[in-house]
Amino acid sequence: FRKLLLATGIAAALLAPVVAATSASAQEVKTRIIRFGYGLSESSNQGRAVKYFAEELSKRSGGKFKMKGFGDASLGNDIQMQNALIGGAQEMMVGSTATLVGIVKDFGVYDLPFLFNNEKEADAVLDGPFGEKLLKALNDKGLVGLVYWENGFRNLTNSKRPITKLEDMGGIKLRVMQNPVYIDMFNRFGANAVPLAFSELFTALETGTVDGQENPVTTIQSSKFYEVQKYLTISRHVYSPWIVLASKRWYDGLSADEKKIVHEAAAASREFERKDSREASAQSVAYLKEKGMQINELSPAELDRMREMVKPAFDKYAADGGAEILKEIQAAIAAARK
Ligand code: TK8
Repeated sequence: FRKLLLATGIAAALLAPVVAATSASAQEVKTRIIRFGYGLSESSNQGRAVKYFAEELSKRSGGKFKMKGFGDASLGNDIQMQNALIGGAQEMMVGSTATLVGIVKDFGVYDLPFLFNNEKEADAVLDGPFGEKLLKALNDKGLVGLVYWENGFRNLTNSKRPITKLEDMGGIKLRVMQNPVYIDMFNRFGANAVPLAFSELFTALETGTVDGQENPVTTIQSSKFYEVQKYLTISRHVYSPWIVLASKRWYDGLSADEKKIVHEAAAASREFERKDSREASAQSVAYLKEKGMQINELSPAELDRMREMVKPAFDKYAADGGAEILKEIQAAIAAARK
């Protein structure tokens, strides 16, 4: 009987290449259940892009890749999900690059204030060799960085007072992401930076545990922060990327064909997400105004003062081991500006 099994096995093995040659994709793509976690709501720009990504994966795999999105941090906050991916308990996620600093410290470089002037520069750096290099750095840590999505330029909200000049930030308890660059930046601005997971933010604002926070206008809209925040200051102090991650354990078990589907669908999702987020962002300010937020811009002179004030943050970042990566990103940005 064993011999027979062996013989059938050999026969199958001999046949396999022939079958594979005639219908490679059908042979190399298995049914896969993919749990994809994210922090924002289903109706957010993040939620829409997750849905699009799921559809692309399904289309490109002939319906075999069944990706289910879990929004509102229902699988955990960014850091918890990263660990679930590393352990192999979850397949994919999207989150902020800022929360990856515990795994690859160099990701903190994106968080330095006023680095990018516009989205075009950000796209060029993120999608170019610099961004690619940081994605690759995740491979040793149990993660696969697929693509960057846009979270966007971050703006300040608070419940205390309009912020029209630097001094207005004084003493404001401001929630920041769990990242040393943010903590340093806002303490320099005179605020009292409180690191907190995004999933705890709405309640913290509602109960007054913190007075304010900073996020792109799309998030201020989709997370309904206008219900608990009166003042919005368009400061654009940091361009914040999101990053789509896969579990390396899971990814390593995929066939070459399956990996190709994952990468192609991810690339398509990036194009969709950026376009969609930019369109949504253009509508958000009017929406937030209608919801009763008092909105102001910062004058160019005030922005210059802020830039001046946080300059030492760059020196501190360099001194803390970031000198090399900082030089590299500045060179990449300079190249993008040409
Ligand atoms: C969502 C977060 C969010 C980020 C933050 O999980 O934490 O403020 O901007 O988008 O990644």
